[in-house]
Amino acid sequence: MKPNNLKLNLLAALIFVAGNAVAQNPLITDQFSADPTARVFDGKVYVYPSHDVNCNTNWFCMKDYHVFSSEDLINWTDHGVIVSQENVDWVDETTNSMWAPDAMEKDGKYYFYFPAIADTNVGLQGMHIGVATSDTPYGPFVPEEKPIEGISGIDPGVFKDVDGTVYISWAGHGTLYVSKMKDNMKELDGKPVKIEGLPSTGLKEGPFMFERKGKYYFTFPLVIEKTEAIVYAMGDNPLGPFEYQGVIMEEHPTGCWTNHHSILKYKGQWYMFYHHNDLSPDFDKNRSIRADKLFFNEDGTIRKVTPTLRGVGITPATDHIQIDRYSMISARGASVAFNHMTDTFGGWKAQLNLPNGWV
Ligand code: FUB
Repeated sequence: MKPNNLKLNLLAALIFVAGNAVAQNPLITDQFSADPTARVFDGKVYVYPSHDVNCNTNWFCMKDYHVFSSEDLINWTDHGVIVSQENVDWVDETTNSMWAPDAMEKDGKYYFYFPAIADTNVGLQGMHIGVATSDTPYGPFVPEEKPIEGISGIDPGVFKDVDGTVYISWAGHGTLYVSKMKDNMKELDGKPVKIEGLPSTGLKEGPFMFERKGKYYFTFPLVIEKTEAIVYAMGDNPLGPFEYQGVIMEEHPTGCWTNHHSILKYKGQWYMFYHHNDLSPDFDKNRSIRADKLFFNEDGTIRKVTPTLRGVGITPATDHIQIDRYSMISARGASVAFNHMTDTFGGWKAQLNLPNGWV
């Protein structure tokens, strides 16, 4: 076969396979999803994202939460809606403000933490953080009648230390706070502490803490230049102070303004979950969750995570794959496009449009 015919056949094969494919990044392709907190419960990964919808406004529109689980990080089960703004007494259900959540297990119960705008009828104003309880990681979750007292802010990040003590951190008007939680997981145990040792400039939100080899990692989105990078600090105590270390993931080059992440170890490998507006390239308030591997240096510092379309997990060789979710692509001659420009949920195709393009 002549080289040119070979290339044409390969192009046809690429487009055909892409049409039957399973995506890897983003992880969820039948709805928008953002702000992923991933946890390992009962040997499975559960991801608690927020849920963007398009309400034809130019701002976030977030009415409820789903939870997704997976054992291989490729096939995800959607367990459906676990908490919705209509079912929480203290939330103003006209505000569509169910922002970044988190979840934690303690003594066999599961606690789901979520921010939302309070109904002024309950005597509160602005964003507060509520909690809902369940016997399983996937619900049904029963929300408390009132938000957690002492917190005014967004983006709960819950951390269970090796000794079982639970801490909650959050963002309040651009400042990051942390507090111990009582054993009931519904009340603060003491006054919130402002996290010390972080950069003094740049908007900060989305705190997420974890422990590794006796060190505490305090990670968060920070606006350094134009949009949010994911950065971190390290310390010896969950209440701080921390020492700033630098960037884990650079700002999205596409201009997606937010990023929001979580970090976990599963089956011996560390991962970072984060988001990008893959399914909505023209509107960055409709985001989609992704995962990529994360590695540490010998001294415990974190290597930068490179966002990929390839994502994580090992796809069986017999599965259809979406081959635009590549590991590498040539700088010229190959590109990726939606299968249908009018339906961004319809998957992608890889296009070889110049000689010597490759994926
Ligand atoms: O998803 C709404 C907000 O955008 C989150 O609460 C922030 O962390 C940012 O991702």
